[in-house]
Amino acid sequence: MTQIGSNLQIDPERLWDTIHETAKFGATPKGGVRRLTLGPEDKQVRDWFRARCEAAGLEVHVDALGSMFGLRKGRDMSRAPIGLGSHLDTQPTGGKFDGVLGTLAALEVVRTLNDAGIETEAPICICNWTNEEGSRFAPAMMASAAYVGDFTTEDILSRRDAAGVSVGEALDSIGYRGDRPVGTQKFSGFVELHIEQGPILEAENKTIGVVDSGQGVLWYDGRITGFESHAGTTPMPLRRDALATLAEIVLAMEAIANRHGPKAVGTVGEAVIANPSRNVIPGEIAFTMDCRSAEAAIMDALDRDLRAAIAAIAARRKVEVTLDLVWRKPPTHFDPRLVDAVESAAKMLGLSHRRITSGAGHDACNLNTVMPAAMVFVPCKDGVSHNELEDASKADCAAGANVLMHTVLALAGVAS
Ligand code: HGY
Ligand code: MN
Ligand code: MN
Repeated sequence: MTQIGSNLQIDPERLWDTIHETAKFGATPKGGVRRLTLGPEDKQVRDWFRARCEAAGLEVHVDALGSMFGLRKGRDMSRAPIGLGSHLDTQPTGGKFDGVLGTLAALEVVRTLNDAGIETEAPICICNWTNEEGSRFAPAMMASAAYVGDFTTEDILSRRDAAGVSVGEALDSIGYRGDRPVGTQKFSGFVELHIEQGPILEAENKTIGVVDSGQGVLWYDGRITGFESHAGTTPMPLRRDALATLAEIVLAMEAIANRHGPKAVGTVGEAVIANPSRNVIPGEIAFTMDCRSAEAAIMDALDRDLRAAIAAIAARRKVEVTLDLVWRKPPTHFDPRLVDAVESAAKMLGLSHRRITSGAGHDACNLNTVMPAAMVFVPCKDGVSHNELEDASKADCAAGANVLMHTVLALAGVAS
């Protein structure tokens, strides 16, 4: 087998250009990207991605949930491919790099291997996973969760957004309900490049994060039922105010996360008042909650303490509160062999690096439950993500893509 040294490098300008070219699909005035999954902007970037994959000689196929796979043949097609990629959908106030870097770096790896005339032993397969963000349709990392069997394809196709549109209808509206059953594309391993979305690498002046673990996630749907009544005539002690109840719940969640910190976080990111009116006391509120920890025991404690606090608040305020756990993703421990391969690639390339836990969820976290997986992080400016200000440097993006490429080459082997 041929050895490839650090002189094989991706083309930083070409990668950077693809990141900024795709940022126009859903570009926002503040310089971010709003490209909700399975919407018109997602179709634009998917069409763009498919065309570039085909131009790079990849065999492209789409599965029943719209995930896209571009297969590059290897010398030994009896071996399952090494997967690499991420996602192209964004948050409503998303940035140019979350998911995009990992997906376009995978394309750049293919382009670089093509330019260098390198054939790998095992095939490689680049991926764009549908709805990693989970903003329009829950859960997050939806398609990779179905791929690993956490949800059936039928269940996911029936999920609806706030406007009542189902995943199936949205897939059909952009022409990306593929003909291949979910799970058809097999892999012998998966490596994902992503921005850290946190402050550690930048603070420590490290170029590469060798991701060995990831936080577990708890997603809740909550509903508060109080009593609508006149804002002017209802005495304070007689009110059953759903919004005041939610305010207490948010502060209780914050206190519970701090109490279990630093390895615990909690967020209420959505709240909708039914029939809001300035002079009506809110009677009905739907809200969502996202709690996380790298330790399963802390996740259980968060759940227990949240439910106890909410029950006490509801009783005192004489309102009803329901809290449904709609998604529980246990903490991730990535495959040691692949994590070591990432670390070896960073060392071989002479890049500063450190082991790190991912605070965010990623498709690789799901895939790791059925195959060996690992991740490569690069810094993002001020650790900011899920914000239109999200930014990263060309040099760091290129460094991450080079670590991704050399990790994949080490795993797939080089035939010539
Ligand atoms: O929520 C997450 O961690 C990911 O960004 N979807
Ligand atoms: Mn992401
Ligand atoms: Mn994200």
